[in-house]
Amino acid sequence: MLRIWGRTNSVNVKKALWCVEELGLKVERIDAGMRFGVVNTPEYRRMNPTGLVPTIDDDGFVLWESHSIVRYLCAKHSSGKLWPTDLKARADAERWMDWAFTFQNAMRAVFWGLIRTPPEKRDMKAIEDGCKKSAELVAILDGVLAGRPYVAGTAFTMGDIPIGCEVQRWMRVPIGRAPFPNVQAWFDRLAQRAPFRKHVDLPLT
Ligand SMILES: N[C@@H](CCC(=O)N[C@@H](CS)C(=O)NCC(=O)O)C(=O)O
Repeated sequence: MLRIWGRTNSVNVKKALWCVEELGLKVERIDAGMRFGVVNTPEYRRMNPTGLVPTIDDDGFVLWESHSIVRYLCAKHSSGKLWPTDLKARADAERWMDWAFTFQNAMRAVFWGLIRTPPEKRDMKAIEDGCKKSAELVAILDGVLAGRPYVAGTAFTMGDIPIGCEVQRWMRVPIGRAPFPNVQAWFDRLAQRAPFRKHVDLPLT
């Protein structure tokens, strides 16, 4: 039995849920984090001492850190597909997974400021700085996607999952965006996937 703890509006939980759905796994999800609490209980802290979400329990194997969860589930259930077996192809995919946290850091003030902070309390300077920085990062991604349909090459892999979730936020926050045609085309390809639409591309809350 696979269990996952985490609220569905968390970008890092979405990565795990999207992955689970791509793999066609049965999962029991338990709401946790923010208004749901749970994460400060001794039972949860024993599983995940960071008190963050997501956490999974896969038949008694407990794992936290969303990108590690995606790597583990793809290696277990999709070797040679979502988890490339070729060492260099896998490293390529993993690089984009790691880089997704660079993107997340750039977007944090933008997302929190515009989605989770009332207008009178917003730090507009931090939001503007975050918009500028994330546009610089999207430009990097756009350059790479000029030569390949998915971040790690010709096929959808685990590499697309974390950065796909981060870019969904960038696409949906109410900010001005310069056109990035290759990122848009890649995002449209992701949006053709039912698991992405079900778990990721939802209104931001
Ligand atoms: N690097 C960790 C970060 C986890 C993280 O920051 N999770 C956030 C949600 S995106 C969280 O737990 N926030 C506190 C809460 O929901 O109570 C991961 O990717 O799993």
